Amino acid sequence: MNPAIIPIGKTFMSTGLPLFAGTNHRVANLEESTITFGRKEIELAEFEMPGLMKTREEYGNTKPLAGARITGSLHMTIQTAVLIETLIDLGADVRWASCNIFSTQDHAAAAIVQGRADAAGIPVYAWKGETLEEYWWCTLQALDWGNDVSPTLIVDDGGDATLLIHLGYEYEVKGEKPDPSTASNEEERVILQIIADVQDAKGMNYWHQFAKTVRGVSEETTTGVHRLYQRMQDNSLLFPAINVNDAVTKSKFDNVYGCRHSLVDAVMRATDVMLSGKRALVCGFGDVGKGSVQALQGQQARVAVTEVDPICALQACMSGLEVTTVEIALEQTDIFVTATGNKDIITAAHMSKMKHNAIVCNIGHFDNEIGVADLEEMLIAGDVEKIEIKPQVHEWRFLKSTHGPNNGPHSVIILAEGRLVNLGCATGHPSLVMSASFTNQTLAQIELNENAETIGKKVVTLPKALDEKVALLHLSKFGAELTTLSTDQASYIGVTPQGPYKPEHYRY
Ligand code: NAD
Ligand code: RBV
Repeated sequence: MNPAIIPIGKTFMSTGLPLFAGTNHRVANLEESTITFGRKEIELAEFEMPGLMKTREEYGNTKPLAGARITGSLHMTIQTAVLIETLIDLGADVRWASCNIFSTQDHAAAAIVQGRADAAGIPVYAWKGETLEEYWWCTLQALDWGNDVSPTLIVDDGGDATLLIHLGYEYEVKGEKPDPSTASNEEERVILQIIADVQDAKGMNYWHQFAKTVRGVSEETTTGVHRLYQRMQDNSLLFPAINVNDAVTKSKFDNVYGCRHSLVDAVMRATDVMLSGKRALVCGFGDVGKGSVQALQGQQARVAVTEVDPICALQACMSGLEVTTVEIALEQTDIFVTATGNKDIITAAHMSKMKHNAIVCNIGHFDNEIGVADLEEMLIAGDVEKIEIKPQVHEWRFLKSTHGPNNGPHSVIILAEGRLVNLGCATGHPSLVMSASFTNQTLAQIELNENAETIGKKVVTLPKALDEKVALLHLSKFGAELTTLSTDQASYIGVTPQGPYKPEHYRY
């Protein structure tokens, strides 16, 4: 069972939970059947995650993460459970929260809290269907190690843990208390409130401690990496950062092939609508867009894309796709997928003109690609009705429109409230591709633990030799046989027989 967290003093917003819960955990449930199910799925996943399992074999004895305190803010899934237990086996102490309110797999969280026969569990703060207030509370609990102890390393996905540390620090530097009433959206209001409450409870040196203790962050996804480079450019980065996303064995695998698996998995689980023959529009033809398009094409949907970048647009043309705009495609499209990492891609005004029961979903990181916040305002004004089909599947009825059935209102079906559809409506990427991503994460954590001082307050990627190593660790799973270069051949193409096999500028 969850420990009874008895509120002492001030609780955080409407959560009813004390601002600092100490070293306990908070998950949906710790029933034996949930833990057992989680453990069985973790064991299945381990077989599909050779990179992580071989990393355990290679470093299990030397324990390069001994003494490290790792805070993770990354989807609490079965695949992440295998990452967490790898970090533990390499010697680290670990605390975890999810990086999305809908992405936790409750059986994974339960199994990780319980631990293994030979290894104790860890504090996890995550459950499927958190409110925004609970979400930021969970992030704070994962960051706070109790007794004014902070983490030494961060695993981040989307940059929320990094954001909280940096914002908290900046308010301390200014000697200012944030005013939540100045926030431009609900999430910002919650973030400002949690920083204000932490100041009240801990004074003006709490986040400064993090700046001293944290040796570095390894960032999982494109959007989080953008935030890190912005911080590096404006000299506000507090610690070294490793850009895991731009390892070739991450973005060219997870973002493409992972989404190729998990996008249609999510749309099918959510709606059971047949995709064949439907017109789909994928906004953004970067890595995630490319995987998403392949997934929809695999179902024989008729796919078009939108792009702003002429290179990606030309790639789409060469892949036989129509390149159009949201406005042009609006009235013919059955399924809209945003994959840009940008904001305001599909607005409420767009949705007011869509076909009846058009499906609208987002596979980019945040919830502002689709104008759900605007729909919420229209809801208050009485212009739309929100009908829950099931959790994470909602029909939004446009009450004033007349192009629905019988010249009445039309609806759109929004998945996962505009948040990551593959993690909200399905279980995210499958284990094998996450093994590559998370082997990079593990190597990045070792690198930060050992060499943070050499990196400095910069964003770097792992060396190509490690990227190739991650790929190599997964090849035997496929029975692949590599050709060996002769010394003569190697010198002819200007590499060594052991690699790296490509120059830095090669784009794959
Ligand atoms: P990317 O930069 O490779 O691709 C994004 C593309 O969107 C770019 O080609 C860009 O030109 C295009 N774009 C930007 N603004 C646009 C607009 N207004 N209209 C049309 N196109 C526009 O990034 P990526 O790696 O494909 O990641 C995209 C998003 O998905 C990020 O937020 C990333 O964090 C997230 N992501 C999600 C998952 C997942 O599991 N759901 C996996 C990996 C990445
Ligand atoms: N992602 N994790 C999973 N099954 O745990 N699935 C997808 C999982 C990650 C992926 O690496 C992507 O970059 C990130 O989620 C976006 O938040």
